[in-house]
Amino acid sequence: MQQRYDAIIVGAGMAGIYAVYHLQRLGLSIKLFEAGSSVGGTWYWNRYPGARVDIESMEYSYAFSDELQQEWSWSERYAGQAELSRYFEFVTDRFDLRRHMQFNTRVSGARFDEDAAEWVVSTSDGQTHRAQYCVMTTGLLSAPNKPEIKGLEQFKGEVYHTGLWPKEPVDFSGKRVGVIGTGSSAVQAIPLIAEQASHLTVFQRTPAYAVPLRNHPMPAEYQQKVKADYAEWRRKERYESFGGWVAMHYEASGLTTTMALDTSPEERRALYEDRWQNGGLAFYNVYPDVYVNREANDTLAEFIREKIRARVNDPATAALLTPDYPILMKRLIADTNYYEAYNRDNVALVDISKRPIETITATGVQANGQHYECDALVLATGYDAMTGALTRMHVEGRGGRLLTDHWAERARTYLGLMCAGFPNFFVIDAAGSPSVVFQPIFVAEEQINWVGDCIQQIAGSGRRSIEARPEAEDAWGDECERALQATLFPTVNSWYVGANIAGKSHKGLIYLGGMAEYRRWFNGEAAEGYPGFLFDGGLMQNAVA
Ligand code: N01
Repeated sequence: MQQRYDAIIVGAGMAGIYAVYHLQRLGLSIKLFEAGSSVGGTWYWNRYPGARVDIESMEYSYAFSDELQQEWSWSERYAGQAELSRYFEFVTDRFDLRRHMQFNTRVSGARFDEDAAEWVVSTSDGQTHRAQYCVMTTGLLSAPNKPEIKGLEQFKGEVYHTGLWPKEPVDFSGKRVGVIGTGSSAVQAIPLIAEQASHLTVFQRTPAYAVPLRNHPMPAEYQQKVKADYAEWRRKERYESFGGWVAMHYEASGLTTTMALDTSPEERRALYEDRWQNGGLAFYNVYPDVYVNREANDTLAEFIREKIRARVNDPATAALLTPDYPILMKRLIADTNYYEAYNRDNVALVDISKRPIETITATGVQANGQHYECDALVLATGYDAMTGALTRMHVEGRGGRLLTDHWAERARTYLGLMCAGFPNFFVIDAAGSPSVVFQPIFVAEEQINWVGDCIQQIAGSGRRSIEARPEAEDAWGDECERALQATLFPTVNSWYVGANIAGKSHKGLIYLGGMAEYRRWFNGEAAEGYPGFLFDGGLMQNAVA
């Protein structure tokens, strides 16, 4: 029998867990569907060797409950995948949320039934379910990008994607392993695979900028100090973070407001060296002009390039590993012994920047006219980020409008929250939001609180639905584009700008205006009665034209 709920939530990652918590407290009947066998989302699927968060554990966690903050203790400065999974399990059980969740069930599609003003959601178990609202907590980096490399299907060995790693331990002992890709996932996995494998060949298309993570066991006194003043700590992270961009509270030397180009080389170097010693992503909190001015960016990029050269023994390998494009425009990587892995005798780097891999054969990889024998391949080739999880479903709005068509030319959203012609369909941590340049757990909490308020408004006013106005979507698209073009981001190929997926537009993918400005927009909408939205269809013809 078809079940009906007030809200269906899709995906039990960190956003989905909070959505269940929040919406059931508002008295809504809810159901969450999750393809995996438990909670955690990205942290459930990414079990590859070395998977670890690069935002400090005390920050990369929920802020919605002080009891939770006090009860949970982190064992490391940066939590590993297993501990993060335990944390999400703990939160789910602590608040008794599992009873609203159905696992091993992938949502394949959602269709808006205009007469009933309800969504009809199809799941992989062949069932359909109805709900007034859909809350899509499907993740930013959750649709793995499997590269279209000729011959991949004929490879006789094991093939793994970092984002779909098996639950059972993978043992590379005595094996010749090939890793394709050198992004964050590869950089974490390579040093550990190198320790196990008899030989490791890394196929690199673009070198990455990586800086030391400097992970260590969590000092008890530090954890206690933060817990004693967690609310204030969270407030600072949320509201006093670097330009409202990167939520990273950096106590050691505070935030800088001066420009790199107004600072002496000695002073700059001292700041960069301080960040280097601190470890992790503190480099996001340097001078504001590194994001917008190539010369300023080069001061930091050159500092990191020097460090890379110093970490790699062979100058030719070091040269291949040293990027020449602006830093921070691809996600900065925080590594543990990444460059040192290339100093091992059993690791080789193959540059495929000029000529892509020719083919994969039954026994290895053919590149640059040479054959590299492999027993196992690791595809560390990333994600169809921000849109892929949704466009891989069949989502049909008013008038049969498909989300894939709506997003064909650019990711059209208003505030990264809703789309025109897709009523009561909320997207969380998705395209058009600042999530990827802020702290996604914070953004999810704030967006879901907004969604909860919005649902209550609708229920209280006797209306049935809300959706973005087409003109508000256009304005938000322009706003995203304006903020993007003011930076160096469009000058570098990355998933931030959709460059890793053939034919994908950069437009509407990320909002770089800062979290403060983002809050001003969405709080303004709620305060002013949602002027950028239509209730009950309103000017629907415009929305699907
Ligand atoms: O993916 P990526 P990722 N042939 O897209 C290469 C987060 N994350 O999974 O750069 C050959 O960064 C591609 O080459 P190029 C984090 O936000 C966080 O590593 O496109 N190579 C690139 O080297 C991160 O940014 C953590 O030229 C191909 C690599 O594959 C995001 O997730 C850990 C290819 C993909 O790198 C994604 O990271 C892990 C092809 N056909 C991930 N196609 C932490 O918290 C792609 N590549 C620490």
